[in-house]
Amino acid sequence: MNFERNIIVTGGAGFIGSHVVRRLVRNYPAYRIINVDLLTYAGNLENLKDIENEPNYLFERADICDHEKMSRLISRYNVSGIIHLAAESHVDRSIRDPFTFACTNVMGTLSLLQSARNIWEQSPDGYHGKLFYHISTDEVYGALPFDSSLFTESTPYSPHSPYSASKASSDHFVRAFHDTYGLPAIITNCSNNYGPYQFPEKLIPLFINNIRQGKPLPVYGEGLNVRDWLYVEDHARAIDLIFHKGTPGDTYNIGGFNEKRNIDLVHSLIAVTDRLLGRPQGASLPLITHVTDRKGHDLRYAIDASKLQRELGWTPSLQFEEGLERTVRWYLDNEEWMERVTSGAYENYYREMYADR
Ligand code: NAD
Ligand code: TDX
Repeated sequence: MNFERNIIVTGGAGFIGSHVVRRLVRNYPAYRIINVDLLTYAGNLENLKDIENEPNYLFERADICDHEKMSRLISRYNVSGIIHLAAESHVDRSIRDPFTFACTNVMGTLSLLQSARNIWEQSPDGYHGKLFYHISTDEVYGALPFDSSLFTESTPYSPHSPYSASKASSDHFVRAFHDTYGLPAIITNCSNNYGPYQFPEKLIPLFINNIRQGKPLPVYGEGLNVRDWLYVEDHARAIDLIFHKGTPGDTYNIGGFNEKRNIDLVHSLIAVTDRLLGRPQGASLPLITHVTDRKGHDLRYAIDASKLQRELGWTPSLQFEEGLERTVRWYLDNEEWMERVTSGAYENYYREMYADR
């Protein structure tokens, strides 16, 4: 079958990547979507069960740090677009093991950039019709005080955690490849995502699962840190739009215009989860346990996404209350998914299946 375009999505078995893959596979039957993922602890092909047999979907197990393999894949499939999400993504893990974050996020991105550049430069039409789209985070901008200031696209980078330092470094390499070699590249910096298929080491799925099981809810410090939350399908929609309509060389901020203090978010999670489980209002409040704060815990992130709104007409479609209800319901309805993720069953199944790749 001949496809109009072949597009690699890296990290497509992860949380956000799986929503991006699903959206592109369903909305663009004329494209072939090639999900390139190493299947680390965070990669789970069960996230894509509903589309895995579609004729325009392909999975390739590969490490983005494997430069030869990345080059082979881009060549073999005549790839014209790369949407790069593969990364180590959890701040707490980066505090324990910064090296893995430098390897995957910095060297992996550099290896992929180099492969794309080499192959596209040598292709008959050069960079024409090609795009390297790098998915990044608002954490590269550092922390904001408790006032009305927001991160804009021109806020200077000031990362604090090993995770955000590695993402900032990868952003700089992407920009350098654009400025030095003319590689057509776009970077987007997004705020905290939430929704189905998020690995339960992150606040929202971890807490929903703990509320369900009556386990403690470990709130770091006083819980006063502020995050801006965006429903993951709204992020996937923004990525689709920017991939097709964004200007190469540009950066776009993506956010939910939806700031919450952690402690307030935890109260909302308890209210919704208790209600959906048929428990008395506030039954799970005693589970809140204040624990030692995260090292270097950034006080506040808040995104000004008005450029994206102004230039490409994107706004978040879901109100937070509705998104949260949908999310809690999904985790409660998908207890088996949660069970397989927390027990590690999903890893054994797919690791064996793709052991020879
Ligand atoms: P995730 O941890 O859920 O998924 C990461 C995926 O990358 C996994 O499938 C994993 O197997 C894969 N991967 C890791 N190392 C790899 C390697 N060496 N080669 C190939 N694949 C590899 O992450 P996520 O939360 O979905 O985040 C995706 C991207 O979006 C990341 O780049 C992250 O920095 C960025 N981001 C995330 C958020 C958020 O709130 N989760 C917000 C803004 C930006
Ligand atoms: O047990 C917890 N207790 C707690 O108080 C956890 C896991 C988190 N927290 C706090 C820390 C943060 O202030 O909740 C907030 C959210 O934490 P995470 O879910 O770990 O997300 P965060 O550190 O903000 O980073 C996320 O959003 C930006 C993603 O993991 C990143 O990949 C993304 O770039």
